[in-house]
Amino acid sequence: MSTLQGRIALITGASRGIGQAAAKLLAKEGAHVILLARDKKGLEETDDAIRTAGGKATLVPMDITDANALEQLSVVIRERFGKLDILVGNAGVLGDLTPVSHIEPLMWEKVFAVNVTANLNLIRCFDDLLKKSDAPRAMFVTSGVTEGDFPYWGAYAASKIALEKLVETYASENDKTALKANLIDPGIVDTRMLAQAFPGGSPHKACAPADMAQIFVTLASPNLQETGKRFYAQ
Ligand code: NJP
Repeated sequence: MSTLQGRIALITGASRGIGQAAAKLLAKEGAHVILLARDKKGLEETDDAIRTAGGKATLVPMDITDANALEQLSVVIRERFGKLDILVGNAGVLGDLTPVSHIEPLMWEKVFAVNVTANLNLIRCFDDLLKKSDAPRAMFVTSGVTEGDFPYWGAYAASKIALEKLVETYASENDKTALKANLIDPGIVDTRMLAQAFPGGSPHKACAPADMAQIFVTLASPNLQETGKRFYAQ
């Protein structure tokens, strides 16, 4: 039997890249996947691939920085499913790569809105629905840039460090509950974000999203024991 049969999963940033690959794999394992992103066409592509493979998906075209819309989504998921088993906070933006002294406040705010505040709102809006699951699993995608000093990556790196502390704290607050919350460091992956970071081509070897997505299934498993940890997808 598929390992995630009957599980309900919400995946942000599911219109392409890593989120799309994660959604396909979670659906293949039997989860009903709720796909969130702004690009309707991208969501439909993810949905087509999932349905062709015999899986089930619900599409949510939404800007994740819209806190009211997220709140409404939690109401709809409660009415329709009564619980949430798996929360994948994957949506992210790079912002501009620029010296810290040149960071534009508006760009900084946008990066933090998507990479940090939206994930806080996900936790805020879905914590009680996760607690309705017998084995709630939350996972958030961070970055290798938090483990070193990378000139010009200040806004993005600071946002991912903030996300990491938020998730580690959430995990520690739940160490006596069934909820497990973990971080995924994806490594270097061939996506639109990588192309944006390296317009002339990445100097690093990148893997395809499908080749690193198994970690999402591992961290969604009802058998998972670990919480508050960083997992390397590659
Ligand atoms: O990037 P990309 P990745 N509301 O640009 C969505 C991290 N990471 O797959 O709204 C809702 O292909 C966007 O959807 P759309 C990275 O930081 C990557 O590489 O339709 N959704 C799309 O589905 C991020 O956390 C690498 O435009 C919003 C998705 O986010 C995660 O991996 C290395 C949104 C971005 O897809 C996935 O990134 C690393 C919004 N306002 C960490 N804004 C790597 N690729 O090498 C964006 O260390 N999205």
